[in-house]
Amino acid sequence: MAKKLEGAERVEALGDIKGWSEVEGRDAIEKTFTFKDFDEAFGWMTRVASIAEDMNHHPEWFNVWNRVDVTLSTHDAGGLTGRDIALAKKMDEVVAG
Ligand code: HBI
Repeated sequence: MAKKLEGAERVEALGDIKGWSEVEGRDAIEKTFTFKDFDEAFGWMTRVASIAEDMNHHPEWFNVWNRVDVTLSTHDAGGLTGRDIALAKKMDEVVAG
């Protein structure tokens, strides 16, 4: 099982991802993605869903029209792990194209 990120390793991992914040009161990270319209938002979600399935690591997310609020945490580990950082990077990569 993935180990929770702590100490210097955690600081370094969080420094690697841009625009993600630590969730208050929970060991998780969050980011809001905004797109041109619903079609672009859902297209991104579709591509990310396929990557998440391949990684066997799944986002908590909420979509309204062109906006997707994402929370990442590793339920099995009860907190933030390298698997969340890896998925966050993939999500950003898919936006960048
Ligand atoms: N996704 N975010 C997240 N956290 C998990 O712990 C997790 C997951 N997807 C699948 C998964 N764990 C499996 O290992 C089983 O727990 C279903």
